[in-house]
Amino acid sequence: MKNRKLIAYLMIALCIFSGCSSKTVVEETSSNLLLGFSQLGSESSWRIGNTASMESAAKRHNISLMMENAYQKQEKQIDSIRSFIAYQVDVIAFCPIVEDGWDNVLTEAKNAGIPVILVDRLINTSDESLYTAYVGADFYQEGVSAADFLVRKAKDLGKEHLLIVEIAGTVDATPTLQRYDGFHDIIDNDDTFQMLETISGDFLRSKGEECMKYLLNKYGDDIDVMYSHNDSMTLGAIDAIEAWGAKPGKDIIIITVDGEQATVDLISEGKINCVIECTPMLGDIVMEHAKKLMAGEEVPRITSPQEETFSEYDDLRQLPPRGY
Ligand code: GYE
Repeated sequence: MKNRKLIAYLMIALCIFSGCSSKTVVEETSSNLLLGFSQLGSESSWRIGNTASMESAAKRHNISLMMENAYQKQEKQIDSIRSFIAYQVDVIAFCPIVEDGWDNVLTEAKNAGIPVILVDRLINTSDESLYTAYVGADFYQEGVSAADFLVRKAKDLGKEHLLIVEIAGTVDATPTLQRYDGFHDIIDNDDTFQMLETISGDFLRSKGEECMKYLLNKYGDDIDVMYSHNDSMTLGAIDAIEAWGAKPGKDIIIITVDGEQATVDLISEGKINCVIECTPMLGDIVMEHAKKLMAGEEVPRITSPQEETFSEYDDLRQLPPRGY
């Protein structure tokens, strides 16, 4: 452990002197288990909640954490994973920003005998042995739940034709692909619904606002529904809708995914109709998996937390604080 500590400090020093922008945070505990974690960025409250969950869970489980933020760059994540391998961490965990392009670096991890846990997002690979476990949401189900709400709402309003715009997340990221598929598998087979356009807002609030401005300029009053793949983009889009002079939640049905405190609160204000929960609190499961792997025990291939739908049909007054 002493050697590792020394190398960790050297890594930080190297990083400072080489001007590298992905900050390495090393949180030491008394345990012998060292987890290298590559976080993909800080693009949303969800992500910040996820980082906090990993940090606090590592402390609770007495696991030393070496963490790097890739600031939305896959190359940085690959560099981080390589540095974790060089440093001989016990377990690698990372949130893959996109699905493609991981085979080489994960083969290096496999050859070094280091197990890999995918956190939050999946990868696309022909070699399933390149990772041991996935801990994250069932995004397809989230898309289905979003569509289920819309079907109910349309019936309620007695509407036979609704026009939808969709603000999607980062291109080639698992939540984007699956939230799209789950939603479209239901609405594309129902004549009540017509998708006007799907565009990517990269999971960012600023881009959500830009996308909605563009969509309002193009389709104006025709838009009946906005389905957004995350809360940050939704909050930006709501700003754009209000600036345009329309009422979110009334003139345009708003459906969003994540379940941040800010959007759940907007259900009560009538500005959002439905929030599909996606919890970032994955830290404890990841740490439990890491401990089991070190003890030579098996862990489940996929672990997805139970998630809920919060909507204008629910009484949300007793809902505990969301924590992100
Ligand atoms: O929905 C979004 C974040 O991968 C589930 O990434 C995560 C998504 C989440 O930026 O807010």
